[in-house]
Amino acid sequence: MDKSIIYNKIDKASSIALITHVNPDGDTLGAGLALYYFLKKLQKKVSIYCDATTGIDRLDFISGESVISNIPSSEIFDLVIAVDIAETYRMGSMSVMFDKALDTIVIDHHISNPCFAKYNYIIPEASSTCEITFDILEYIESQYDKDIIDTLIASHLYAGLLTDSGAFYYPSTTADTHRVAGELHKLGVNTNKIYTVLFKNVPFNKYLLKNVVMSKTRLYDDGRIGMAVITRQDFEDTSTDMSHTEGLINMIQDIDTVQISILITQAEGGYKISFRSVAELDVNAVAGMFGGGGHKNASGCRLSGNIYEIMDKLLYAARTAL
Ligand SMILES: [Mn+2]
Repeated sequence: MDKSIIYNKIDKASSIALITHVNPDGDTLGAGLALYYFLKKLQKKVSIYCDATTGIDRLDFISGESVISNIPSSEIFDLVIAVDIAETYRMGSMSVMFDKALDTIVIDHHISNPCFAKYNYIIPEASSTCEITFDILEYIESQYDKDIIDTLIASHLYAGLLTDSGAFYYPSTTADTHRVAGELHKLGVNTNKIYTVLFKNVPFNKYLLKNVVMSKTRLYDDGRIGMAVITRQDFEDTSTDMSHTEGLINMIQDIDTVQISILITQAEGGYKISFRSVAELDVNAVAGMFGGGGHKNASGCRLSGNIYEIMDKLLYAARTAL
């Protein structure tokens, strides 16, 4: 699909809603907020939503304000744009707005995306939805023939780029990722500040949770698979919640012998499973065996049932990818 369709749809729409995903990360929030401020500058009636009670404010330090609503609107929007959303369930309760909208667009980089919107702009090679969103906004800007992308918009995109590329570390990082980062830098982004807030400001209780994960990590298959479980009790003991689990799986993946890591987190109604792998192994396929998905080297799924049976199943599935 061509970028011009997104421009045309935005140009014609008078009311637009942006939907970010549940368990929001820097990429979905960065892309959503960049679009939000961009559309505001185009004088559009725009609102942004996220079905979450925690983590919704993680990029608020950039603008100094909270503009994301966690209550769906009953309005019928001309256009709803879902960002960084690979499956409809990732919209949570916000899907009601998506289902009723006159037009829908999804902007995403998940290879597993089934193209659930009317218009699907999906670039699986992109490091992040923010990388894609920059190119879209630049195109729209060129159509209006004026400068729209300012430091505020650029900073949100940079935050998402940094989050999903693991600060330019993950194999998904390409020359395009660095090109976009360079363009955003030129727009005045305080790159040091964004890195510091996103990667360095670790609350002490997250360190306590990290400690739990490290001590509970077990290695299998000559250390090629690493796996740990975070239980509700672990959250209670460390005064943490789901929002503190981001990035924890990397500690397992960072172990020198580990090629595939699995982090199982007890969540409402079951378990949230995350997978990571070294560049050449595919864990998108592993997550796919359980109805999940994501990227080649970072994916996830949900399972419910007996934890020991779940661990056995996951181990068996991971072995098929080795
Ligand atoms: Mn993403």
